[in-house]
Amino acid sequence: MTKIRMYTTTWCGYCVRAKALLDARGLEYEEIQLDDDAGFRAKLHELTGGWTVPQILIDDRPIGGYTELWRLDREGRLDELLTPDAPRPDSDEPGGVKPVPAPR
Ligand SMILES: N[C@@H](CCC(=O)N[C@@H](CS)C(=O)NCC(=O)O)C(=O)O
Repeated sequence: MTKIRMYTTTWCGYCVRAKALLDARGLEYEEIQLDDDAGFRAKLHELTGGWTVPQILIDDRPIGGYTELWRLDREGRLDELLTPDAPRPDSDEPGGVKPVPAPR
């Protein structure tokens, strides 16, 4: 089963929105709260390449934050990523899911 993991903090509005979107789609996810981890930004960057929360990974592939999740959902590409045989984001296969641009 495809695994969604989300790094969050409790004070983060984008995290609330990301969780609401996944909940609305009936998607389960593992939430890792980083509030009590003083070095969480460095850890987050090491794991995902991003500095902000939330950072969301699908089967260990970083997809970005809420904005990227929302865009994938709106474009119907979230389902592709959640399909076990989906092409990797860097795939050149027809229908391959292209990497999501970094947030501004
Ligand atoms: N575009 C990002 C924005 C995320 C964002 O700005 N998160 C805030 C917390 S709600 C944050 O980490 N701010 C700290 C910072 O920007 O350094 C997304 O959609 O997830």
